[in-house]
This record gives sequence, C-alpha cells and structure tokens, in this order.
Amino acid sequence: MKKQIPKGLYAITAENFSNGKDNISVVKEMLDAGIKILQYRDKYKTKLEKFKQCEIIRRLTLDYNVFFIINDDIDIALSIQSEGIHLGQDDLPLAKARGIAGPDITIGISTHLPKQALLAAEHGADYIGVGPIYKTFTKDNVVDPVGLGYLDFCVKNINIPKVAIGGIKFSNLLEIYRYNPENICMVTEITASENIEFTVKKVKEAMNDYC
Ligand code: 3NM
Repeated sequence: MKKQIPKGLYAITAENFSNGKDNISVVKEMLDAGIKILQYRDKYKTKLEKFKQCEIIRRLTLDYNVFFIINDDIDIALSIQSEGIHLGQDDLPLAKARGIAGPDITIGISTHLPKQALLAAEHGADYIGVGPIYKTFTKDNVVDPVGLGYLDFCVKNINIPKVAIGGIKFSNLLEIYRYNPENICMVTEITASENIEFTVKKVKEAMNDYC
C-alpha cells in the first residue's frame, strides 16, 4: 500500500555541496538530526555508485523510519524498495514511470509553471515540487526563479502536497512558511551546514515542529 508523504522539512543529498563529506555521512547526520523525508539526488555518480549508496541509505532510513525518495532512477528505487521516486520535467513521463513502478510508490514531479503543476496533478502525481522560488546555485540548468507568486498559485489550485524548493534558507524560511505548503525543502542550507543537527533543529523550531 502506498504510504502518504509526511508533512514537513524535506531534505535532499548534494555531495558536491557537503563540505567534502560523502552522501552517507551527511545522511547519517540528517537522520540523527530528525529529518523525516529524504531524497537521494546525485547527478555525477555512475549507476553502480548510486545504487551502493542507496542500498546503505535504505537500511538507515528504515531504522529511522524516514520516507525515502530516489531522484530519477526508477530501477534503483524499485530494487531497494524506496517509498518514492522523484521526476524532473525532462525525465520519463509520469504515466510511463507509474506503469513501470506500479501503484504503491509515491511519485513526485518538479514543476516550474502553472501548466506543469495542473498536468502533474491531473496525471496522478502524489506531490509536486514548486520552484525554484529563489535563485539557487545547487542545480545545473535550473530555470529562473519562479517567485512566491507561483507558490501562491499552487497552494490555491493544486490539491496534492506541494514541496517548496529553491534558494530556501533559514533567513527566508518564514516567507515560505506563511503560504503553508505541506513541505519545505532546503538542500544546501542543510548539506553545507557546519552543524547539521543545530540547523535542522533551528528550522524545525521556526516551523513550530511541523516537520
Ligand atoms: N530542484 P538549494 S531547485 C534540486 O526548482 C532542486 O525544481 C529545484 O537547492 C527545482 O536549496 C533545486 O540549495 C535545488 O537552493 C535547490
């Protein structure tokens, strides 16, 4: 049976923005800090390298009861039985991914335009990414910032969970939080933090422990 993505802070790996640490050690720190949703994203490794890291992280996420999502690699997601897959606009179309992965896996899609958000919901996505809200240097070939107006549109018109993403830092967190998206994603604010546990706790407190 499909598990519902929990509300709250959504973390993503970013090994090249992790102060020289590898994904596994950053993930361990994130889990100890109380992250409940984690996406594995790595655009630079071979499939085998990604698979090996995901196998280890799967065991950790089960121990910590954390909702685990794999970016793009449906085969890895199915093989390690993650709770979810995340697709970009240039990845396999949702219907094809659903056909391969079956009904029980959560599928999320990055969206950057109202039309993409409406289509994702119509085609059975389980959540959408809404971004980049602000300028981000974490993702290559990312589109221009979509701003708070797009977040407002999605919150008002899309009835599946919204994950606000892109350039979100502690300093602008409350600006996002007041729109009340189900999830807020911070990538480098967490991965590049000198003290991940302190940063995650500070963020959770600011969001009234909604994560
Ligand atoms: N997806 P940071 S923005 C992975 O807009 C990703 O779809 C985005 O990183 C989107 O929190 C992004 O460090 C990177 O700005 C966000």
